[in-house]
Amino acid sequence: MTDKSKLHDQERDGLAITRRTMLGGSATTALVVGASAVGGTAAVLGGGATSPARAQGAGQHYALAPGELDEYYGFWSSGQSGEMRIIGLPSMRELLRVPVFNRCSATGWGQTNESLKVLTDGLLPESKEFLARHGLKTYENGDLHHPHMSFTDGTYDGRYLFMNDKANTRVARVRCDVMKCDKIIEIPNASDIHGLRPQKFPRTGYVFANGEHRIPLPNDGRILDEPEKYVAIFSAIDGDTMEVAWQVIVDGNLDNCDADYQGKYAVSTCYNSEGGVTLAEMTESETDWAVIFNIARIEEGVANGDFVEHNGVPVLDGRHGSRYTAYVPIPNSPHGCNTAPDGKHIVINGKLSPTVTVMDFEKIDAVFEGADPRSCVVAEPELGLGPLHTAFDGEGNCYTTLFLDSQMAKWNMDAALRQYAGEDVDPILAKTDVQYQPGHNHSSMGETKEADGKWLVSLNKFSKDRFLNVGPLKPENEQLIDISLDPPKVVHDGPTFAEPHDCIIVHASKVNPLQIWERDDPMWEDARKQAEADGVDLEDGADEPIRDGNKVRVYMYSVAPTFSLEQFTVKQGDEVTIYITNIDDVDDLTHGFTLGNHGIAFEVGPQATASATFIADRPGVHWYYCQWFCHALHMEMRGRMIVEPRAS
Ligand code: RUQ
Ligand code: CUA
Repeated sequence: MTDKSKLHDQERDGLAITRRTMLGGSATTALVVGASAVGGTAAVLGGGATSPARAQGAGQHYALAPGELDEYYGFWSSGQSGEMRIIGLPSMRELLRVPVFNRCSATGWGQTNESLKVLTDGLLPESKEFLARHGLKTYENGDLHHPHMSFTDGTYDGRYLFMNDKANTRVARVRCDVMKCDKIIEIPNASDIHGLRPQKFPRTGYVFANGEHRIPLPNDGRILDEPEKYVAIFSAIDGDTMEVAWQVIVDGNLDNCDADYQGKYAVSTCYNSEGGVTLAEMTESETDWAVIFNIARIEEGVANGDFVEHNGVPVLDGRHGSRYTAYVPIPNSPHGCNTAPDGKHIVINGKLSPTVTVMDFEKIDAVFEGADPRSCVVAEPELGLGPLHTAFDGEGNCYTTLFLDSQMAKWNMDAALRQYAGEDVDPILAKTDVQYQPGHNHSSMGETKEADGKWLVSLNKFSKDRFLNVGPLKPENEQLIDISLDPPKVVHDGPTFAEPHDCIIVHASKVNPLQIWERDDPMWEDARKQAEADGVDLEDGADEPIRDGNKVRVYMYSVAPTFSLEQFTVKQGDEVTIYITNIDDVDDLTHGFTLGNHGIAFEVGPQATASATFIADRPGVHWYYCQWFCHALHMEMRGRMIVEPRAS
């Protein structure tokens, strides 16, 4: 830790005391602004006026000098771009893009045999057949909303990141040691996976995933326009094996979810209690639900055979009246679902209601014993228009995005509880304008028990006038907010391409990626086996293509600035597989392989093997070259594929 940040910590600790005193002593004078007041114009309200020491604080160090490293990794979704992104915080510099559900021109994701295995192995048989009929091996688009890291004992453990694909009902896992996706599964019986969160305790464990849209079960054409027979499905995926452990049928549409810090419950927001299929039908009723899943009871139900198997998965009935679930009425169409780092509370964000609803996990046991479901509600502060998601600072404060007001409301949990209990106190501490229309927000370590109250990012859906006009399609605007300051202050605007929904901010000490690949990595297991069968050592390559009928395998190694083969010859119509092993073992020494006029290009990291298969049906001479700058003679790193014409 630098002296500077130590200083900031001390400063913050001192200020936290100021704030605590302030809340304890004269809360009502400090908390000035009512929820319904002021809308979009209120820049900075609340505590600032009465705690000048804090307001005048210089804030934290966020603009990094060249060569300085960030303190946090940000793992970002990219929405309809289908990839995951890695951002450094607080600088907000984009560090890497990790292709997941998309096809990537730079890395060959979606083309190499290694990535195709990840992209195809977990597809359902009927999807494989459907895609094959369309000349595809896998889906080439995705809609990645929610990236979340695996947990051990309530905090990030740096093993994996899990994420959803809303577009094609999939869940993916990224290995944090190499920052590559190693598993993608399609979720059967459900439609369009939206909310996704890992189990926090004792570990991940389960990855909870919400099937958002309601569909017939099975969806095979027997039930069509009979919406009352459609269902939404909640899935628990085993994060170690990436298999669906069990599913639960619920009433309504599932939206977002989160888990507790005790390993007992998962909670999902649920809209469309009406069971409608049109917008008017879906928003008709004044209340929807938070559904609470009782994990121990569900596991018991699975063990006792209280399920129907669909597509190999035990599916339990969790609709109203079930012992596996509880439905807590929440004002119209709740959206975000966020467990507080106090380990006790969960915040359900109102969306169409100006309120957030706070439930107490300790009161949920009683609900499952028959108490009124609303008896676990312990606060319901009115914050402003369009509350979507809430983040936390670990000091008892909450930060809720207000989509319609284009603001972030900072409020105090304890004050909200006291207000609900009848005390005359306003829990709102400040409102900060953001530009514009925030969806998710996230604070540093905020979804763990180690929430540290330093930074918050507001992911705004519209940037309008904030950047140079680039035409009708504008970037989003992700704003960095210093929440060590009171009131919180926007310190940086970050334009970004379509459309990060969500992110997490993970302290760098939790993440320890490798510098170069390990040769025995499972990623190229198939290549290793094939080479063994061919009597070839991947690191030595083979001098000649290995022929097996019309299948031809070409083994090369790369070492800057050469490929081990400067040319090879195949016959027109051969099915050719090129294996490249990068034997350089230097940090950052990546090679690539591009085969001209064949649409083939991929990355080969230091010590990695990668391969691609294609039909060589263009007779003639085709150059291949390294497209990843690797050496002063990088431009010369090339060779020729000679394709002999088919004898006529
Ligand atoms: S959702 S803007 Cu896809 Cu996470 Cu809330
Ligand atoms: Cu190898 Cu460029």
